[in-house]
Amino acid sequence: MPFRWNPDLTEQDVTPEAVFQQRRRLLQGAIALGAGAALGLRPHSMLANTGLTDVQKDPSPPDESLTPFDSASSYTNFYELGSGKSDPSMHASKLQTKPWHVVIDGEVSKPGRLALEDLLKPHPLEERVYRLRCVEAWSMVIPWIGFPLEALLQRFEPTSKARHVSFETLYDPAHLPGQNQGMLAWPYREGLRLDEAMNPLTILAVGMYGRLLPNQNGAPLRLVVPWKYGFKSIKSIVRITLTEQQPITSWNQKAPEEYGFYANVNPEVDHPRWDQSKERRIGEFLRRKTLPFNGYGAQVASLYAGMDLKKFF
Ligand SMILES: Nc1nc2c(c(=O)[nH]1)N[C@H]1C(S)=C(S)[C@@H](COP(=O)(O)O)O[C@H]1N2
Ligand SMILES: [Mo]
Repeated sequence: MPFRWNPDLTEQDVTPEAVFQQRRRLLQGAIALGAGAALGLRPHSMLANTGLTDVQKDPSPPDESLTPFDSASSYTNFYELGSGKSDPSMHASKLQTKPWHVVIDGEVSKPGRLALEDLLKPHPLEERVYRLRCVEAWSMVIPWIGFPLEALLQRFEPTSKARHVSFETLYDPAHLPGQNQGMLAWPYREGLRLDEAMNPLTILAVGMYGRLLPNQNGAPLRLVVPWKYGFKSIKSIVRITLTEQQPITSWNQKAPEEYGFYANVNPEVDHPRWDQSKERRIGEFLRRKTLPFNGYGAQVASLYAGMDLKKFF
């Protein structure tokens, strides 16, 4: 019985953060002692009351502390809800997430428009603890809950012409204040090459820290591509289009010399206005070195074999 999405639950119904962290520590302690059974804890018991039960825990999380939930949910970039870091959490309730539909179209044999529940139903949820590295040189470590994008794309049967995937965020200027300003060309768009989209690290997330995604983090469905700068991880997705040509992406369209299509985390390619070789992990004082592909090179560097990554930045 893999599926456990409960569309009636909201972020307010979920385990408080302190309880979640406490259970997490308990569980980690229990695993270290090999005593999980003795304590009567099963991994999914941590997620009771979240609507996200039976989530498979990340089998090999990085050996790093998680960014506190309060930071990850209050220091966010979501220009539809304002351009300051605390604007999105302040204006989070303006994002209307119910009902929510997602269109899958373009180069697929079985295009469709599905209610979120139906889109998610077949997909078992997993936790993935990933680093997120913003182009602005700060970073976080976040336990996402989601499933591989590949599984979803396969269901709609990409045609032999499909080479790229384009994503669009909700366009709702009546509710989203940023969309009445010309900061970016709306709706927010992002794109990947098909092989990047199919890579097992690439997920669609519906939750984080054992709970549903807060609106300001991209509820109810967002992309997470951990080896690319944060702006590739598009929030609040309503459309996924498979294309032959490389799609338009919002930041590339706004300032192509600053934001490339690939946007792979690369300490050797500086942003024109600042150095990209270091980053500040939110909650830490000293800056740390930025790793090529944000530390995921073993899994993804082969996607770019033979490419000049200074040209295709
Ligand atoms: N629709 C939309 N998606 C977006 C953004 C945005 O402004 N609008 N900002 C991006 C940027 S720049 C970053 S760093 C990440 C941040 O994700 P987080 O706020 O959940 O940490 O979201 C990305 N996704
Ligand atoms: Mo970012």
